[in-house]
Amino acid sequence: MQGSEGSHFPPLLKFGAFTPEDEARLKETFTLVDEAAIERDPRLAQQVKGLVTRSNYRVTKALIDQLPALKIIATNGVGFDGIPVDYAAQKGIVVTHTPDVLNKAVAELAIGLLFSLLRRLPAADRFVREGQWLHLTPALAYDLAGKKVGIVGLGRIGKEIANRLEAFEVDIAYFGRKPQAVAWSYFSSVEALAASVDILIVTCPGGADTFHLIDESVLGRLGPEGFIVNIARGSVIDEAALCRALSERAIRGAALDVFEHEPLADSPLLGLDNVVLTPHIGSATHETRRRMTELVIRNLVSFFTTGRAVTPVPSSFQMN
Ligand code: 8YV
Repeated sequence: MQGSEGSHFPPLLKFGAFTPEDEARLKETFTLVDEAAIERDPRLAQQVKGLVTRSNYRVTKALIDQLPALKIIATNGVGFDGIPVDYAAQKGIVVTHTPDVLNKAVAELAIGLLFSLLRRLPAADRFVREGQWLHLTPALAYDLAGKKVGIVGLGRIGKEIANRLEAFEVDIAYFGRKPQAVAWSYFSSVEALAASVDILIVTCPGGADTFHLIDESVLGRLGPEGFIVNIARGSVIDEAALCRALSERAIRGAALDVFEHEPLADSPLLGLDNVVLTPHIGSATHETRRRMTELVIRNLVSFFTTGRAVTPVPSSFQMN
């Protein structure tokens, strides 16, 4: 089988939905098949050597076992918590991701969500559109300048956010496994960080090591004047505890781009007035997604032509 340009790469299983632009870019180089095609012609499963997916989807061990010729799993995203990386490694399957090319876009969204939350921008827009301004005065909101901001996980994206925050006259601190050579204050405990800041910004990777890292206790430490922004993974926050804290005003507000279950549906979050909600759009810009998909293609082409990937996921992954 070959791609539209006559490329002689094996067919790729496209696992999950991609934007039309991303899918078209992949099809310039590869022949894509989906699970329905494999159901129609089970022989395809024996031919698939590569799987391309996005960080929003969970690649299961069972799916991997259905593809005996699989050699590479390429995810269009930096997060790989949805892939059983150790199981793949045991079967000699390389896993690649797209680090760095999306750092700025995700950091920009975090800053945008922070201002949307502090200054109640979505509510202000509705206030005008719904004609409330004719009868009411807009509610007061909150400054960013002078606040203390804590970054949960000072990795590449966390550093991009902290560098941007420097311009807004805030005190910056961070939590991680180890202190780093940066000017910001280090906390070895996320509870201690939460107790000392006004705003938490969650940037750490998802996965077993960070599951419910932000729980009821941490939210209690953040306190009734505290805000939390999550642009990392929904699994990092105990969402039921967050809903309780928001409903009971145990924290002041939250801005969330990621959720324990996506797409978000039938959640108490949808009825709260002290949250800002976005649909996992951290990297969702034309420029950034183009770079990500190009890196996915570079990984696949490099692997199929040289046996080596460009950006394999780190073998022993450590949260910064
Ligand atoms: C989404 C992300 O994966 O990079 C990540 O880990 O969470 C986002 O970029 C997006 O759906 C990428 O296609």
